[in-house]
Amino acid sequence: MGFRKDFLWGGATAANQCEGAYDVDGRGLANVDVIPIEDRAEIVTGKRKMLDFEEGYFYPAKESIDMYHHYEEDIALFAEMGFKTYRFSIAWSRIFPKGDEVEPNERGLAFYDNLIDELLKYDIEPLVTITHFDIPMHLVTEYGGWRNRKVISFYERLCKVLFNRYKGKVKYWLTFNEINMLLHAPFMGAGIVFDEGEHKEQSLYQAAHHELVASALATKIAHEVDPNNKIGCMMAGGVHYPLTPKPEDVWGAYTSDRENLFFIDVQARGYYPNYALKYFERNGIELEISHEDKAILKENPVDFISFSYYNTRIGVAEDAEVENVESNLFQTPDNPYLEKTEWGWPIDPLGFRTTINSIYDRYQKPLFVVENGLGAVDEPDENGYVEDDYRIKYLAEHIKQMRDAVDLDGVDLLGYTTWGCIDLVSAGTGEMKKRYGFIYVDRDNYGNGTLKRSKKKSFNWYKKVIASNGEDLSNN
Ligand code: P53
Repeated sequence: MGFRKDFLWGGATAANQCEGAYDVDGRGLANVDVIPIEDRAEIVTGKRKMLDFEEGYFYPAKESIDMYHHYEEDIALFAEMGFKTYRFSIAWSRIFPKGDEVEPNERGLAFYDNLIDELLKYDIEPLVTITHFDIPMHLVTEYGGWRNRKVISFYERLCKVLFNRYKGKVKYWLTFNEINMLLHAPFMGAGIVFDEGEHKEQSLYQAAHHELVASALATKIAHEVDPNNKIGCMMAGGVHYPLTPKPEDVWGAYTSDRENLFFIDVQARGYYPNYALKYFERNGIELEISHEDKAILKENPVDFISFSYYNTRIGVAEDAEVENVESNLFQTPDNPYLEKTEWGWPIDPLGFRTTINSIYDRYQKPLFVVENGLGAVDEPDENGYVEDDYRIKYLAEHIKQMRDAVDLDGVDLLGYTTWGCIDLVSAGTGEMKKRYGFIYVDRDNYGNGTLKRSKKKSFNWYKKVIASNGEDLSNN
């Protein structure tokens, strides 16, 4: 009983939120570099154009926590906690600085060679996100981001390089981080800045189509290069509850879930679901989808499904007049039954079990939870020690529900990586102050600090959780 013997416990990060070294060893500029802490929501959503660094703004990704120069120390700490896996992402513009080159940048690859070898040294299984919200800036300014079909072939080139280079070393790959976020944060998710009068939904779904085809092509190539490769899709998860039992609210919750599941439906089943085709028809969305695209989608579904889980959301009737609260870029009515984090995100451990089950019911493929965690303000003592009982409580409650999903419901779960296992820059707000880690990093919102790493209380707690394969969740 309990989690499988080879359950992959670990932690997750993303290149732009931790690496820093944005212009080192030939790295090109990426969309994520030019998203400042100020006016962030306007910029990630593509409402406001910022295509280069501007005076008077702070850009946290430039240095982040400088993992580029600290990875050995950081991985040693992950190993000390007993990590079985570490999820990280490749910065596309390290490998192809502009995105459309033919030859990759060897110095950029060398960084990942070293990082991967360092993980293997400790028997830590790499779990690689090929793109985590990043795209080279040149592909944004010259090609219009993922709107443009040509970007598929540039992505394909990146995949070929990675799959060949890391054959036999990396087995688990995710094609696009939180692919459904493209609809909510188009600049971050797809390098899209809207033009005046543009049919936004048309562009978004065309970009989505390009990412979906690129993801299927990646799956195809990965399997050709090495049949042992396992490719996963990745969605921002969290089911919608109906605001009330009123049938219109239930329907609202149902259709809101579909907005997210649409992407996974295509990636897991290999074709566009009818509800999406009908939606496009009704809303004047005409997508360019070739016969060849359809064949590629059909023949290359993903091997497993991964997702992030932070909270559930609320769905309402289409014409409902409710007050929305902003929660991680989604607008949703408040759920009065749930406590909230300091950033207003609802805390819902049982919703985690519901979410895991609903995804498993729908696809019947192995699942991988690749993000979960609590963003909170930490108050370190003079040694950098943080007594983060709130984080331990959050994680213990979620792991308990995940265990029930496995034990009581029989879900096939491959592993669990907590978000931001080491403190890093928040994607949503650009802050350092919003911390998720077991490891504290001395750095503030505006880049002051020594970057010194230190263990929080949760460090030893998670170590014990892993050592007991999730059986011992006690905090003592
Ligand atoms: P932060 C919201 C906004 C942006 C990215 O979020 C998000 C979400 C939550 O759905 O998704 C993931 O840093 C993302 C990570 C991110 C994490 O959530 O805003 O994959 O990059 O850091 C947590 O607290």
